[in-house]
Amino acid sequence: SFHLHPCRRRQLSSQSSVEAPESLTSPGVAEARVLVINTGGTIGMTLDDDDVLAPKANALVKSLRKLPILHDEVYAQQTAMYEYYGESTLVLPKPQPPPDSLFHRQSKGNKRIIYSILEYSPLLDSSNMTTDDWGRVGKDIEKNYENFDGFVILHGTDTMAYTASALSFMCEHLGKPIVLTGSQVPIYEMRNDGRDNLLGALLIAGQFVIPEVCLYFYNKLYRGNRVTKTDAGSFNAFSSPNLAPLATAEVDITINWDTVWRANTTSKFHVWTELNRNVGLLRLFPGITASTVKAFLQPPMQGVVLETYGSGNAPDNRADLLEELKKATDAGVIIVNCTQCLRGSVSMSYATGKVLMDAGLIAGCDMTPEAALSKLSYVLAKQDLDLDAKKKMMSENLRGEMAADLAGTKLCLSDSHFIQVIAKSLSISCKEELEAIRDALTPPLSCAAAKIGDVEALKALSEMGSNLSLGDYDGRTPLHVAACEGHLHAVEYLLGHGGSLHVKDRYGATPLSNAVRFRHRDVVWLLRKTGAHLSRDELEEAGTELCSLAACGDLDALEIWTLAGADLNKPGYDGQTALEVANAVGKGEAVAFIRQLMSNKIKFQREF
Ligand code: ASN
Repeated sequence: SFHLHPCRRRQLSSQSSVEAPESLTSPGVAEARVLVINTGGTIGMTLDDDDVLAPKANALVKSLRKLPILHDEVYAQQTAMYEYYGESTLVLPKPQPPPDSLFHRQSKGNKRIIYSILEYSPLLDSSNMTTDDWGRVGKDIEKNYENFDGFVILHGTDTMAYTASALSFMCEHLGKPIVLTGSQVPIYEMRNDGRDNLLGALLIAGQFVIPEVCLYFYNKLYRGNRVTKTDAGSFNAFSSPNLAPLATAEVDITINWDTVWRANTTSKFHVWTELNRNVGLLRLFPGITASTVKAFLQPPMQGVVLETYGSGNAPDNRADLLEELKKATDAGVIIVNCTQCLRGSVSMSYATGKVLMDAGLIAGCDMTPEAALSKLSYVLAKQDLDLDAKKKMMSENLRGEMAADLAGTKLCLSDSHFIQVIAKSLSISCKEELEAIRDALTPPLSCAAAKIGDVEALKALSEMGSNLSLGDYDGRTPLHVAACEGHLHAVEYLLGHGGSLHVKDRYGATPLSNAVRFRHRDVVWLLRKTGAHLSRDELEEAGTELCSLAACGDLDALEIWTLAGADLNKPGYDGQTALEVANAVGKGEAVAFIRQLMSNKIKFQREF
């Protein structure tokens, strides 16, 4: 779909009087198609007879045609665009980025964006939008999905965060960008933010395969289910408090590809339009009465977002209130705990938070109330699921709407949950999940690298942000493993990058005891130089060990033990020293060696 349609080429070549447009003279020129669904909002409003702003029908296309930054009439005529795509289609001018900018590299620089506008009637101030309107938008995207590369939805800002959140859940297995935008000042006014917002949204939807429902406003692209309107009087109207923008449109358009959510699916795109409207938002406040809460939770209510204090807290001395909440959850109402704070997540670190979990609430993690509410609408409409399955869905990360620690569960290798989470995360991955997987996989990967002394691999892991001091299921750190294998360079690297000398594995062994056991003299030397030492128990038991080494004349091991700090004067279990044992069994070589070591030992002690 990126290249000029053959019919349009043919049509053009028969119009000999028209000068050939650049798209036909240079074969590299491509086109991308974007469908713009205009639902209303300030962007297309004018003052009406009562002198208040209201949407103006059939005005946007005409007006955009006159704006050279949003339409190239010459190109449209030369490529017979209207004949092919209809009168409501416009085309952006050819982008001319600086040759070596990021934008140029990412967009290949010369993609023409052809956009067709589908205008709804009536156009709505977004305060008038309902779940049916969300369904209509979803169905129109589904109907046109294969004919367009991306979708822009023009929408009022007041409820845009709700629509964006809802669409993110309704669009199952999404593979193309859907970008909501609008403005604070109508596009028809001299000073307005509508032109920039529309232009940015079109460029992103047409040039980048960001398979998410996003919201573009004031030079930033956000994940749709993470935003909230935080300013009624600024062009910078939206915030995404718990997730960094997916892209910024400054000198370059920079996409944070690591943050982009992917459905990673083998299923076809589908829009789920059924939504349960028996949901609500209830904000706690000091002194709220139990009867208010009770009234709110009465049938037909099925799902509630309870906006709590701080990190998910409610009074724990209000048995009346907690009882009403408990009665409702027992009766099958799903209540999700979200914070009133703009930023942060609910946790159970306070008694005042735990009481809510005891009352049967589900932790909403760091979801915005808008996301939690529309997720409830979506999940409750899945009639083939039982209540437990719905609750499970509510606590899972479905579209990147919540942080990846899966409502408080931390990934770790010793957790049976781990495999499940990995499996899920491999099919749905975003930055937070990738980080969690990285952290969980770091110990086995870094231990494997340490095993073969692969310093390059250790470096790569460290540069990924991995913590090289983490141990595996046996508490064995990469430094333990490298010390066992005698990989001096790996030991040196690990000591400089988070490796700890003093960590004991499940067998009580430190890297130094491992290096001694496997007789790696140079590693023992380096560890000792860095400050490693044997434990009191190890030093205590060393006497017996030294005696048996002396008895069999193991000079190498005697030297390594001494280097590791063992005291040759320490007697064994029967009160004899190593020297006495060597003498007694007639190991003359060992006797001489031990004498030598005993004088050298003074030197070791000075060195360390
Ligand atoms: N009331 C308008 C709306 O939401 C506000 C806007 O678009 N800036 O439709």
